[in-house]
Amino acid sequence: MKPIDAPAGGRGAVQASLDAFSQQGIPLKVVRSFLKANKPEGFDCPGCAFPDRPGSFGPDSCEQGQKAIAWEMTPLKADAAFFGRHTLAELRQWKERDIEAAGRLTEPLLYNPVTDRYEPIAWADALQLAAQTLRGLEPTRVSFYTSGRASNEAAFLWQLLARAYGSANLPDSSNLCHEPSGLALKAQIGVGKGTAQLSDFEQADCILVIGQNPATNHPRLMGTLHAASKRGATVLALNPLVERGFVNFADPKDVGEMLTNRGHRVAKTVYTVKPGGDLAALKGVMKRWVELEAQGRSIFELPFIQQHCEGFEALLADLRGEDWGRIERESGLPREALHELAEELAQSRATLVTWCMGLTHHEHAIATIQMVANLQLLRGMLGRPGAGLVPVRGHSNVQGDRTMGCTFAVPPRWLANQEAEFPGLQLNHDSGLDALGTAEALLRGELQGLLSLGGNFAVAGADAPQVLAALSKTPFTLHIATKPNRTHLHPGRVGLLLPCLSRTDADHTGGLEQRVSVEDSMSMVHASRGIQAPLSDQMRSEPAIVAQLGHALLHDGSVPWLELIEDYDRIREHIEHCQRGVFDGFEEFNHKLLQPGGFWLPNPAARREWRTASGKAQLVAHAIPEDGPLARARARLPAAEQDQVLGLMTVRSHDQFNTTVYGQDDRYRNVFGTREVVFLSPAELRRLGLREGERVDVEGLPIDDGQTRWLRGFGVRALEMANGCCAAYFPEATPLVPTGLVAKGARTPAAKALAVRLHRCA
Ligand SMILES: Nc1nc2c(c(=O)[nH]1)N[C@H]1C(S)=C(S)[C@@H](COP(=O)(O)OP(=O)(O)OC[C@H]3O[C@@H](n4cnc5c(=O)[nH]c(N)nc54)[C@H](O)[C@@H]3O)O[C@H]1N2
Ligand SMILES: Nc1nc2c(c(=O)[nH]1)N[C@H]1C(S)=C(S)[C@@H](COP(=O)(O)OP(=O)(O)OC[C@H]3O[C@@H](n4cnc5c(=O)[nH]c(N)nc54)[C@H](O)[C@@H]3O)O[C@H]1N2
Ligand SMILES: [Mo]
Repeated sequence: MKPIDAPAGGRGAVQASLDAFSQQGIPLKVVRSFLKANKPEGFDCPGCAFPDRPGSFGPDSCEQGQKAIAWEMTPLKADAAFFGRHTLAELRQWKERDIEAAGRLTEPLLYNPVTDRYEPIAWADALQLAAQTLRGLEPTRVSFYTSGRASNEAAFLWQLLARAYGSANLPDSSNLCHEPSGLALKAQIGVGKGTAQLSDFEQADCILVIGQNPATNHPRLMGTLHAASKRGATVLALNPLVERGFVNFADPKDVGEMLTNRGHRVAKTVYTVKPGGDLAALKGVMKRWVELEAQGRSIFELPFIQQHCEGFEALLADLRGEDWGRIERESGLPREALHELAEELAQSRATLVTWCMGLTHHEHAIATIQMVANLQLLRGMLGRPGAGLVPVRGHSNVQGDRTMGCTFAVPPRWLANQEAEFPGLQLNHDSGLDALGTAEALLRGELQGLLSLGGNFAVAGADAPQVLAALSKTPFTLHIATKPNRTHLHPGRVGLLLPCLSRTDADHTGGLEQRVSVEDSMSMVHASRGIQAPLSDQMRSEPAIVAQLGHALLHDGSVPWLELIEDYDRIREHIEHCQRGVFDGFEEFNHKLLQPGGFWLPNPAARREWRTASGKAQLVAHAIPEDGPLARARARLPAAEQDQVLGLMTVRSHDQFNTTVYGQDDRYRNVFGTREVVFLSPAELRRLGLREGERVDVEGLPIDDGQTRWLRGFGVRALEMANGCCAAYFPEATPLVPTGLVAKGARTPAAKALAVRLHRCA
């Protein structure tokens, strides 16, 4: 076992990268992939969406990226022989990790209900069967899911296919992820994307990291924070968990730290807010500013506010009227801590705020994120070097998939442009189903088909066990995927599983060496070109599969599907034309894609241009919610039992990418060989009379729907964290997430706002 206090990053990270490859039996590929990942002539890392450093010398990849790459580059095959050996009933008993570890999908497969197996089918037959089946369904009852790894080119074709077929149901992984961020920012500053660039991290005085665990989920951001703190910037974290990376992180690129294996304290302070308590905490900070202003300090950037903002007076009045008792109670932070945070932020001349799922997976996510933007607007921290709003995206192209229109509601102009681009084309212009809407339609037995471009739809969403069962009763499922997963093990009455190339695979569709493009979390669009020879000549690229399906299904002749994939430059030309008046920056798309590092999609808010209804940025007041899920769950219990209720957040371990589980360890939280654990603070353990290592059943308390949900036999672990809450891993704890508990207005499952009780196992 590794030493318990080793820094996050450091030698451990290098060792883990090497292990990831040797586990797949491919040591020789390490060097090549390490040098090509996130490089202009190489491929975009299939991991997270944090931006690359195009001019940087040496590797620009991290331990987690290397794990994702090794996982894709495996020589193992989940081929017809594999599926011949196992029925789906048998595979459904396997753990998440073992299903995917079977290897890469290498040939098209069709489910045979008689043998309960996936069996080989020729490509031409698979495409014909898909087209014929789709023709027999009602398009408005078919959903086309996108997971955020699809390239821009694949995504563009995918949404074109769906809407041309007649379906506006385009759920995507963003619905489960940063949906609240996009909606909150769009309403407030006119654009639903972050406003800062990577260079801003070099100029910031203060970086506040909220609801995010970058050492695990965005290690390159962690490296950036480490560098910022070493040059003297103040890094602060707002998080119920004292994540190891904040307090002890060694950068694998820092020679001194590697030699000594000693880390550096990156975050000056971790404020251990209660889950869901950020809105109250941020209000506390701003209320303190109002108090300091009254004492004669000038903290608010009044000229900026006067010129650019609306709602200042109403926000001030709301902050003045707010009660410190409520702020402390609901944030879980003492007033002194919030005063201190307010002072840190008041002294900074350039502040960046980053956030991730700790904010979005809550009922009041939109209101909370709007508090983050208020915080920045009050001090004029938008459109200033070293300052801005940074929602850190998850999947490597989740932002690009949205830019390409893979979502259930798009601007009318985007649709009109496509119809003008392809004369004769008719698209469905409605708003369709999102991820939750698709799951609900499945549960009601109303969905007729689910097609997915990557992802693990059912396992990533709420009420996974019920949604999986419902999928099995659906007329049609079609998944385009690299590896098998649990969603695939619940095929519809017609169930196709189609193998695609991944980011790291060389793509020679049409005899050309093709490249695709992606957009990172900071709106940089750049090229990606795979390097490895595909494991099988039966694997096809995502754009090819989607275009061939379009060709088989749609006969109006408006879209020359097969011509488009002969050279992806053609797809990009259409994207360029269709983006006119929608997203700026795609002019001369193909040309700009050749630039090392790609190009930036300009963000109007970053130049203080507010595309809101009034043309001004909006300061918005929100009340602190006191009727949250915990309070509602408590209210259903007898008074004597109410103090047993804990808030549970589902989080990622250091050894997974979403539902893809690489291994059973989480070395930053000292967990080895298991994922079925519940974390509590030492004080909370004592209060509940539990001992570390004991097994408990986790009772997911009914919040609104009267249903109790259970996890059985989880091990209890102590961790430095806020009291009154606990944490468990996603996806193991996902059966606790109810379909009815969502971020208001965004419908993202509130996967970090669960109410539970722990019961010692007999
Ligand atoms: N290696 C790796 N990289 C990844 C992923 C992966 O699974 N593995 N997933 C990718 C994806 S799609 C995404 S969206 C991101 C996810 O990246 P993160 O958002 O960092 O992922 P989570 O593990 O869900 O962590 C949420 C963090 O929020 C904290 N938190 C929970 N509730 C609250 C709260 O109410 N308030 C505050 N302030 N904090 C809270 C938790 O303690 C935890 O530190 O990472 C991306 N990158
Ligand atoms: N309880 C709980 N639930 C959550 C979360 C949470 O924190 N807690 N987080 C949510 C978040 S932030 C997100 S983004 C979602 C993620 O939801 P999804 O995006 O649906 O899930 P992933 O686990 O990323 O999908 C993994 C699968 O994608 C396929 N795949 C991998 N690479 C490729 C590729 O290049 N092409 C294709 N076609 N397929 C590929 C493989 O088959 C693999 O099994 O989960 C959400 N669900
Ligand atoms: Mo995500």
